[in-house]
Amino acid sequence: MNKVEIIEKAYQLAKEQYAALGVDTDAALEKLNEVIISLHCWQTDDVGGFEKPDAELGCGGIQVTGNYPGKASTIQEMRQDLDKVLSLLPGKQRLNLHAIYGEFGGKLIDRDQIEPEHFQGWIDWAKERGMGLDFNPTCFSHPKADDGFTLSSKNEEIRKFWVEHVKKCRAIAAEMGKQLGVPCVDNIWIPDGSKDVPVDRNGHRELLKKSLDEIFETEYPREYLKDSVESKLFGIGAESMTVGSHDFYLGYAVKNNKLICLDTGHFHPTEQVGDKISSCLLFVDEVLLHISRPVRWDSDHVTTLNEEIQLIASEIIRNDFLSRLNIGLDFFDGSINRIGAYVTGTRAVQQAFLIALLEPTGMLKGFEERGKNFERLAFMELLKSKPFGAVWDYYCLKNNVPVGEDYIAEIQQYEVDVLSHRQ
Ligand code: RNT
Ligand code: ZN
Repeated sequence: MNKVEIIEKAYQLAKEQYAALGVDTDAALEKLNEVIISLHCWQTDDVGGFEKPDAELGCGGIQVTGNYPGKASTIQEMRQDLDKVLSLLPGKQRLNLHAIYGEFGGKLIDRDQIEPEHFQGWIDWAKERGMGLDFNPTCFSHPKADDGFTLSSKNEEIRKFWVEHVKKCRAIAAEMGKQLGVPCVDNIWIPDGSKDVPVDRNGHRELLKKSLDEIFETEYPREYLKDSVESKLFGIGAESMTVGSHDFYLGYAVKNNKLICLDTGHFHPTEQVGDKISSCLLFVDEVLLHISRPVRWDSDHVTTLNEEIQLIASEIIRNDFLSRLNIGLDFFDGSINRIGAYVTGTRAVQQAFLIALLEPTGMLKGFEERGKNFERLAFMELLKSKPFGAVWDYYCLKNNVPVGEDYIAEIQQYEVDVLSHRQ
């Protein structure tokens, strides 16, 4: 048998095993096409951006480690990398941009001056590929963020500057959604917080609320723009208090009909983001996910197929929540091949959704409702050894992307041909 025949044969056998449990694998693969993941552009260059050469992250509660060669340092290189990534992923993706990734033509355009024109190149790029775009204000890596406060700053000049930046970002995001015919999610995350125990927590939170109210004064059609707010537990340099905590933003989102962004690295390590989805969706219309892999803390490791991701995917699929979830990634590892990081991480998330789609949920729920919890447990364990990998391989084959380990060789080749020639 040749390679293709083996994949097809393995799929047929897997299909029969799942059918015995009442699961239709063809239908699962059909549904998997609806899982659209937004690729975070910042994995290509360690959140550098193109504002000025050698931009540094600065303090602001996020950190990239590693200096693996081959990082993209121009928009052309970044687009080349993203095209490579897209060619290795089955299904459809979106692209998630940060405000520092505009085409500023070598000029210093400060954050409060950015306009849709600086992102027209990206809009055209996305249109050519039939992709949607998402967007983020960049409220870090800037002298006006150096004292640790942006939208919640007590310095009125600084606060106004960041309000203006975020307003500009919403206008850009709305333009992206308008031109592409699919809403753009604009997600606000700020690093504001305090290293040591503060006295006035409330003062900063009142200011953040005031800034957000000012930012959201302008209304845009929901077909163009969806506004989202992202909470965090703590950051490096902001260990004692984060202004935009989960309580703060969940309250704000519920009251103001915004999306809440749940980043898997932004909670206490024993909390599960998968558990939060059904609660949030009772009170907000939609959720944005920033899927990452925290290791001991918000370390933004490349996502792998772990229980956390699995629970997230299962909760979404079991409850038919896909249309209310915006699935984004948010990891950045500069210590390994960056294209490899993307593809491995994105495929892991896609696989988690596939496993969720291959679950005989009705049967498990039936056990649960009849108090048959041994049977529920036993079947959930059994499902772990069912041949989902054969179904996944078949999906890759049908999508004309490398199957199994073949994508690794492609990335190694790209490293030789392209990445190793970069400065
Ligand atoms: C930081 C947040 C935020 C950033 C990106 C780059 O802790 O997770 O989403 O990672 O905006
Ligand atoms: Zn995030």
